[in-house]
Amino acid sequence: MYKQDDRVLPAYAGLATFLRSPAVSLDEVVEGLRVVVGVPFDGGCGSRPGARFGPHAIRYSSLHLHYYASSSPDPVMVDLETGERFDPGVGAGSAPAAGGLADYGDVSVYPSSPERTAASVEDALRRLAGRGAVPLVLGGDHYVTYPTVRGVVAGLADRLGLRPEEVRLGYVHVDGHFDLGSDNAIYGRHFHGTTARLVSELPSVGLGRMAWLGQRGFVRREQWEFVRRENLRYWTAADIRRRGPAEAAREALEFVAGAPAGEPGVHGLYVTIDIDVVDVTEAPGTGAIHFGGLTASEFLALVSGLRDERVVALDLVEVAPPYDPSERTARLAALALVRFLAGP
Ligand SMILES: [Mn+2]
Repeated sequence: MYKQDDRVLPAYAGLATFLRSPAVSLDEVVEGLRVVVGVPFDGGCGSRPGARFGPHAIRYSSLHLHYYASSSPDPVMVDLETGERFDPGVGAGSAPAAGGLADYGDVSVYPSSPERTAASVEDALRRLAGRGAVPLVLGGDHYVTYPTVRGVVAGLADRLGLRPEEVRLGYVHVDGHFDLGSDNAIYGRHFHGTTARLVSELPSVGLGRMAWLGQRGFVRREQWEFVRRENLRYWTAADIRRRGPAEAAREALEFVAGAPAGEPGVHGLYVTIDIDVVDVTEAPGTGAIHFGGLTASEFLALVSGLRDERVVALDLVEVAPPYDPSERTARLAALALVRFLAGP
């Protein structure tokens, strides 16, 4: 039975933190806490903007999942096929603790200044990672990944007593595209098409600790030749289907965690997810119109496969709600995060 002080709200009521997790300030962030952080910025978008509305839409969509759990006497949800469980912490009302979930709100963004926004994102992520949190970042366009990775590296360095360039971070890029542009005639070196290239230039990451999952269709020849020349590791959408999503995810994680000969292992893993890895017919709320992608269920299985205790931060970007009045894209993003947080 419900306790008298439990409040069960319909999905459309109340404050929209992710899964109604407690809103926290930096001071309340403890080691091991999974902290949702929004970056509502799409000034790095090279196609159709709208991802600035992503964090709000994903949080709002998560309330439907929370309602489903909180309106039952036993809030634990169990996956029919896998037996995987998810406890949304309904009615816990306790202080934020390791392994728990909290919502930090959104970082400061400056729509007319990518530079100021990047500095703000990097600073916020440095503080969160520096306190030992596991940030779950809601974009924003895919450019926000670059300052996020920089901030996470700096935060890890603070914790470990290292210089940022001494931190070793494995990086998995889940995306319909490689995002390996080196320069762009219109946007230059800093926009959502260059994210992975910029990350690769960080001494903490480098091309040898990166892997790509979900690419397909036409790719610019310059990027294709770069991928071939550098012998980069990637699993196309078709590869993921052939191998199975869980297996492909496992292979990618092990590749980026594996140390090149003579080098020590990584301090952590970073996962970035561009929602356009999903076929646009199943996830239409995004800037890119890109066919041949994963189905929603393949995508959720892939995200389950990316769950790993070595993951120190994850982001989910490019959800652009204005292109999807059905709200399925934001729901899929919220479900993906639930999959990532679920357990056996
Ligand atoms: Mn991308």
